[in-house]
Amino acid sequence: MTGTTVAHWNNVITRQQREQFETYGFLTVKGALGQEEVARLTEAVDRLHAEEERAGRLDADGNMHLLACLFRDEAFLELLDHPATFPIVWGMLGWNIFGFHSHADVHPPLPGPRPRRWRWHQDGGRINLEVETPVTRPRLSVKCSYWLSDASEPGRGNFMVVPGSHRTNTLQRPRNLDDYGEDPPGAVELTAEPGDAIVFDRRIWHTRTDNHSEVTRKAVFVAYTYRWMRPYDYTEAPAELLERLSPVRRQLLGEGADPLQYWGRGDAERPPLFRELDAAGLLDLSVPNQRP
Ligand SMILES: O=C(O)CCC(=O)C(=O)O
Repeated sequence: MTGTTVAHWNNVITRQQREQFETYGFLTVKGALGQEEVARLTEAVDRLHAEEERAGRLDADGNMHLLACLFRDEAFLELLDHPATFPIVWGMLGWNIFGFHSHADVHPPLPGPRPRRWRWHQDGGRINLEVETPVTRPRLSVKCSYWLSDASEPGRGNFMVVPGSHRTNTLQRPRNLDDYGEDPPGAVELTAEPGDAIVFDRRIWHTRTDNHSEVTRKAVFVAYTYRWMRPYDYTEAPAELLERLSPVRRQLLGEGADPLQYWGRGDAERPPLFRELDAAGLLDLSVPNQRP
Protein backbone atom coordinates (compact mmCIF):
# COMPACT_ATOMS: atom_id res chain seq x y z
CA MET A 1 0.00 0.00 0.00
CA THR A 2 1.46 3.37 -1.02
CA GLY A 3 1.44 5.96 1.70
CA THR A 4 1.28 4.47 5.13
CA THR A 5 -0.35 7.02 7.31
CA VAL A 6 0.11 6.87 11.05
CA ALA A 7 3.73 8.07 11.04
CA HIS A 8 2.61 11.21 9.20
CA TRP A 9 0.31 12.44 11.88
CA ASN A 10 2.77 13.73 14.39
CA ASN A 11 2.76 17.42 13.54
CA VAL A 12 0.21 20.16 13.17
CA ILE A 13 0.32 23.67 11.74
CA THR A 14 2.17 25.91 14.17
CA ARG A 15 0.66 29.08 15.57
CA GLN A 16 3.28 31.09 13.66
CA GLN A 17 2.46 29.33 10.39
CA ARG A 18 -1.25 29.98 10.86
CA GLU A 19 -0.60 33.65 11.60
CA GLN A 20 1.65 34.01 8.56
CA PHE A 21 -0.86 32.28 6.33
CA GLU A 22 -3.74 34.40 7.62
CA THR A 23 -1.73 37.62 7.34
CA TYR A 24 0.12 37.20 4.06
CA GLY A 25 -1.91 34.52 2.26
CA PHE A 26 1.07 32.23 1.72
CA LEU A 27 4.09 30.76 3.43
CA THR A 28 7.35 29.16 2.36
CA VAL A 29 8.42 25.81 3.82
CA LYS A 30 12.18 25.70 3.43
CA GLY A 31 13.56 22.25 2.64
CA ALA A 32 10.13 20.61 2.48
CA LEU A 33 11.59 17.95 0.18
CA GLY A 34 14.86 16.13 0.72
CA GLN A 35 17.46 15.77 -2.03
CA GLU A 36 16.31 12.28 -2.95
CA GLU A 37 12.72 13.42 -3.25
CA VAL A 38 13.78 16.33 -5.47
CA ALA A 39 15.77 13.91 -7.65
CA ARG A 40 12.86 11.45 -7.94
CA LEU A 41 10.35 14.17 -8.79
CA THR A 42 12.71 15.82 -11.27
CA GLU A 43 13.15 12.49 -13.03
CA ALA A 44 9.36 12.16 -13.28
CA VAL A 45 8.95 15.72 -14.57
CA ASP A 46 11.73 15.26 -17.14
CA ARG A 47 10.23 11.98 -18.33
CA LEU A 48 6.82 13.60 -18.77
CA HIS A 49 8.35 16.58 -20.54
CA ALA A 50 10.04 14.22 -23.01
CA GLU A 51 6.76 12.31 -23.49
CA GLU A 52 4.82 15.51 -24.09
CA GLU A 53 7.48 16.70 -26.52
CA ARG A 54 7.26 13.45 -28.50
CA ALA A 55 3.47 13.82 -28.56
CA GLY A 56 3.82 17.39 -29.92
CA ARG A 57 2.07 18.86 -26.89
CA LEU A 58 4.65 21.47 -25.83
CA ASP A 59 4.28 25.08 -26.90
CA ALA A 60 6.73 26.80 -29.25
CA ASP A 61 9.09 27.67 -26.34
CA GLY A 62 9.14 24.05 -25.09
CA ASN A 63 7.00 24.92 -22.05
CA MET A 64 4.95 22.24 -20.29
CA HIS A 65 1.93 22.94 -18.07
CA LEU A 66 0.71 19.39 -17.49
CA LEU A 67 -2.61 19.17 -15.68
CA ALA A 68 -3.57 16.19 -13.48
CA CYS A 69 0.07 15.16 -13.20
CA LEU A 70 -0.84 13.17 -10.06
CA PHE A 71 -2.10 10.46 -12.41
CA ARG A 72 0.90 10.50 -14.72
CA ASP A 73 3.58 9.30 -12.29
CA GLU A 74 3.24 7.73 -8.85
CA ALA A 75 6.18 9.81 -7.59
CA PHE A 76 3.74 12.74 -7.36
CA LEU A 77 1.42 10.82 -5.01
CA GLU A 78 4.00 11.25 -2.25
CA LEU A 79 3.13 14.96 -2.31
CA LEU A 80 -0.56 14.40 -1.56
CA ASP A 81 -0.08 14.04 2.20
CA HIS A 82 3.52 15.18 2.51
CA PRO A 83 4.47 15.63 6.19
CA ALA A 84 6.17 18.99 5.54
CA THR A 85 3.17 20.66 3.91
CA PHE A 86 0.01 18.66 4.56
CA PRO A 87 -0.34 19.78 8.20
CA ILE A 88 -0.59 23.34 6.85
CA VAL A 89 -3.17 22.30 4.28
CA TRP A 90 -5.49 20.46 6.65
CA GLY A 91 -4.66 22.96 9.39
CA MET A 92 -6.15 25.73 7.25
CA LEU A 93 -8.93 23.82 5.44
CA GLY A 94 -9.90 21.08 7.92
CA TRP A 95 -10.28 17.34 7.22
CA ASN A 96 -13.13 17.30 4.67
CA ILE A 97 -10.79 17.83 1.73
CA PHE A 98 -9.31 16.23 -1.37
CA GLY A 99 -6.71 17.00 -4.03
CA PHE A 100 -8.75 18.47 -6.89
CA HIS A 101 -6.06 19.78 -9.18
CA SER A 102 -2.37 19.31 -9.92
CA HIS A 103 0.17 20.32 -12.52
CA ALA A 104 3.79 19.71 -13.40
CA ASP A 105 5.45 22.66 -15.10
CA VAL A 106 8.62 23.08 -17.11
CA HIS A 107 9.68 26.48 -18.43
CA PRO A 108 13.02 26.57 -20.24
CA PRO A 109 14.92 29.87 -20.44
CA LEU A 110 13.32 32.26 -22.92
CA PRO A 111 15.52 32.96 -25.91
CA GLY A 112 15.13 36.74 -25.56
CA PRO A 113 13.00 39.59 -24.27
CA ARG A 114 9.24 39.12 -24.55
CA PRO A 115 6.21 41.40 -24.19
CA ARG A 116 4.98 41.08 -20.63
CA ARG A 117 1.58 39.37 -20.82
CA TRP A 118 -0.66 40.06 -17.80
CA ARG A 119 -1.24 36.78 -15.95
CA TRP A 120 -2.13 38.10 -12.48
CA HIS A 121 -5.09 36.22 -11.02
CA GLN A 122 -6.78 34.67 -8.02
CA ASP A 123 -7.40 30.93 -8.41
CA GLY A 124 -10.90 29.53 -8.71
CA GLY A 125 -12.06 30.65 -12.18
CA ARG A 126 -15.83 30.80 -12.20
CA ILE A 127 -15.99 30.72 -8.39
CA ASN A 128 -14.99 34.36 -8.55
CA LEU A 129 -17.90 35.17 -10.86
CA GLU A 130 -20.59 32.87 -9.53
CA VAL A 131 -20.22 32.99 -5.75
CA GLU A 132 -21.88 36.08 -4.40
CA THR A 133 -19.31 37.87 -2.26
CA PRO A 134 -20.58 40.94 -0.45
CA VAL A 135 -17.34 41.13 1.52
CA THR A 136 -14.19 39.01 1.08
CA ARG A 137 -14.19 35.95 -1.16
CA PRO A 138 -14.06 32.62 0.72
CA ARG A 139 -10.75 30.75 0.92
CA LEU A 140 -12.10 27.41 -0.42
CA SER A 141 -8.76 26.05 -1.58
CA VAL A 142 -5.07 25.94 -0.75
CA LYS A 143 -2.30 25.06 -3.18
CA CYS A 144 1.24 23.77 -2.60
CA SER A 145 4.00 24.45 -5.10
CA TYR A 146 7.13 22.33 -4.87
CA TRP A 147 10.27 23.80 -6.40
CA LEU A 148 12.59 21.38 -8.17
CA SER A 149 14.81 23.92 -9.93
CA ASP A 150 16.80 26.70 -8.32
CA ALA A 151 14.68 29.84 -8.12
CA SER A 152 16.77 31.36 -5.36
CA GLU A 153 17.20 34.52 -7.44
CA PRO A 154 14.54 36.60 -9.17
CA GLY A 155 14.26 36.22 -12.95
CA ARG A 156 14.11 32.43 -12.92
CA GLY A 157 10.37 32.10 -13.52
CA ASN A 158 9.70 32.78 -9.86
CA PHE A 159 6.25 32.80 -8.29
CA MET A 160 5.14 36.39 -7.73
CA VAL A 161 2.53 37.52 -5.23
CA VAL A 162 1.13 40.61 -3.60
CA PRO A 163 1.51 39.62 0.07
CA GLY A 164 -1.71 40.12 2.03
CA SER A 165 -3.83 40.56 -1.12
CA HIS A 166 -5.97 37.47 -0.40
CA ARG A 167 -8.54 39.67 1.31
CA THR A 168 -8.91 42.00 -1.68
CA ASN A 169 -11.37 40.96 -4.39
CA THR A 170 -10.05 43.15 -7.18
CA LEU A 171 -6.72 44.12 -8.67
CA GLN A 172 -6.34 47.09 -10.95
CA ARG A 173 -5.39 46.00 -14.46
CA PRO A 174 -3.23 47.89 -16.92
CA ARG A 175 -4.79 48.96 -20.22
CA ASN A 176 -2.55 46.78 -22.36
CA LEU A 177 -2.80 43.21 -21.07
CA ASP A 178 -0.50 41.88 -23.82
CA ASP A 179 2.45 44.05 -22.89
CA TYR A 180 2.25 45.72 -19.54
CA GLY A 181 4.83 47.70 -17.59
CA GLU A 182 4.62 47.82 -13.82
CA ASP A 183 3.52 44.95 -11.60
CA PRO A 184 0.85 45.79 -8.99
CA PRO A 185 2.02 47.81 -5.97
CA GLY A 186 3.59 45.59 -3.31
CA ALA A 187 4.29 42.69 -5.73
CA VAL A 188 7.29 40.52 -4.85
CA GLU A 189 9.00 37.64 -6.64
CA LEU A 190 9.31 34.83 -4.09
CA THR A 191 12.56 32.92 -4.15
CA ALA A 192 12.85 29.18 -3.60
CA GLU A 193 15.64 26.65 -3.60
CA PRO A 194 15.17 23.10 -4.88
CA GLY A 195 13.06 21.30 -2.28
CA ASP A 196 11.32 24.40 -0.93
CA ALA A 197 7.54 24.55 -1.00
CA ILE A 198 5.33 27.61 -1.20
CA VAL A 199 1.84 27.01 0.19
CA PHE A 200 -0.74 29.60 -0.79
CA ASP A 201 -4.34 30.64 -0.34
CA ARG A 202 -6.15 30.52 -3.71
CA ARG A 203 -7.25 34.13 -3.21
CA ILE A 204 -3.79 35.63 -3.13
CA TRP A 205 -3.17 37.66 -6.29
CA HIS A 206 -0.34 35.85 -8.01
CA THR A 207 1.37 35.20 -11.31
CA ARG A 208 4.04 33.10 -12.93
CA THR A 209 6.91 35.23 -14.17
CA ASP A 210 8.97 34.75 -17.31
CA ASN A 211 12.19 32.80 -17.09
CA HIS A 212 15.04 35.05 -18.23
CA SER A 213 17.75 32.98 -16.54
CA GLU A 214 19.85 30.10 -17.80
CA VAL A 215 18.08 27.62 -15.52
CA THR A 216 15.08 25.61 -16.72
CA ARG A 217 12.30 26.21 -14.24
CA LYS A 218 10.62 23.07 -12.89
CA ALA A 219 7.86 22.96 -10.29
CA VAL A 220 4.94 20.75 -9.27
CA PHE A 221 1.66 22.08 -7.87
CA VAL A 222 -1.00 20.23 -5.85
CA ALA A 223 -4.24 21.97 -4.84
CA TYR A 224 -6.84 20.94 -2.26
CA THR A 225 -10.44 21.90 -1.74
CA TYR A 226 -13.57 20.62 -0.01
CA ARG A 227 -15.04 17.26 -0.92
CA TRP A 228 -18.33 18.91 -1.85
CA MET A 229 -16.57 20.61 -4.75
CA ARG A 230 -15.67 18.82 -8.01
CA PRO A 231 -12.23 17.88 -9.34
CA TYR A 232 -10.77 20.48 -11.69
CA ASP A 233 -8.72 18.32 -14.02
CA TYR A 234 -9.94 14.72 -13.68
CA THR A 235 -13.25 12.93 -13.43
CA GLU A 236 -12.47 9.92 -11.23
CA ALA A 237 -9.22 8.42 -10.02
CA PRO A 238 -8.71 4.97 -11.62
CA ALA A 239 -10.02 2.19 -9.38
CA GLU A 240 -6.88 0.10 -9.91
CA LEU A 241 -4.81 2.98 -8.52
CA LEU A 242 -7.08 3.68 -5.55
CA GLU A 243 -7.01 0.08 -4.38
CA ARG A 244 -3.24 0.29 -3.93
CA LEU A 245 -3.33 3.47 -1.83
CA SER A 246 -3.76 4.17 1.86
CA PRO A 247 -7.29 5.16 3.00
CA VAL A 248 -6.20 8.80 3.41
CA ARG A 249 -4.71 8.97 -0.09
CA ARG A 250 -7.89 7.41 -1.47
CA GLN A 251 -9.86 10.20 0.21
CA LEU A 252 -7.39 12.75 -1.18
CA LEU A 253 -8.03 11.41 -4.69
CA GLY A 254 -11.76 11.88 -4.30
CA GLU A 255 -13.03 8.55 -2.96
CA GLY A 256 -16.05 8.76 -0.68
CA ALA A 257 -18.28 6.21 1.04
CA ASP A 258 -21.41 7.82 -0.45
CA PRO A 259 -22.32 11.27 -1.77
CA LEU A 260 -23.71 12.42 1.58
CA GLN A 261 -20.34 11.76 3.21
CA TYR A 262 -18.86 14.58 1.13
CA TRP A 263 -21.30 16.87 2.92
CA GLY A 264 -20.67 15.42 6.38
CA ARG A 265 -24.17 13.89 6.37
CA GLY A 266 -25.69 10.44 6.21
CA ASP A 267 -24.96 7.18 7.94
CA ALA A 268 -21.49 6.78 6.51
CA GLU A 269 -18.67 7.17 8.97
CA ARG A 270 -16.37 10.19 8.82
CA PRO A 271 -13.67 9.99 6.15
CA PRO A 272 -10.23 8.48 6.81
CA LEU A 273 -8.43 11.78 7.37
CA PHE A 274 -10.84 12.72 10.15
CA ARG A 275 -10.57 9.28 11.75
CA GLU A 276 -6.79 9.25 11.72
CA LEU A 277 -6.33 12.81 12.96
CA ASP A 278 -8.94 12.21 15.63
CA ALA A 279 -7.27 8.98 16.74
CA ALA A 280 -3.93 10.80 16.93
CA GLY A 281 -5.54 13.54 19.06
CA LEU A 282 -4.52 16.28 16.60
CA LEU A 283 -7.82 18.00 15.90
CA ASP A 284 -8.30 21.46 17.37
CA LEU A 285 -11.99 21.80 18.06
CA SER A 286 -11.70 25.56 18.48
CA VAL A 287 -11.24 25.69 14.69
CA PRO A 288 -14.70 25.17 13.09
CA ASN A 289 -13.47 23.20 10.06
CA GLN A 290 -11.70 20.69 12.33
CA ARG A 291 -14.88 19.79 14.25
CA PRO A 292 -16.75 16.55 13.48
O1 LIG B 1 3.56 28.90 -12.09
C1 LIG B 1 3.46 29.81 -11.28
O2 LIG B 1 4.43 30.37 -10.74
C2 LIG B 1 2.08 30.29 -10.93
C3 LIG B 1 1.09 29.21 -11.00
C4 LIG B 1 -0.30 29.69 -10.89
O3 LIG B 1 -0.64 30.76 -11.28
C5 LIG B 1 -1.28 28.83 -10.26
O4 LIG B 1 -0.91 27.73 -9.86
O5 LIG B 1 -2.45 29.24 -10.14
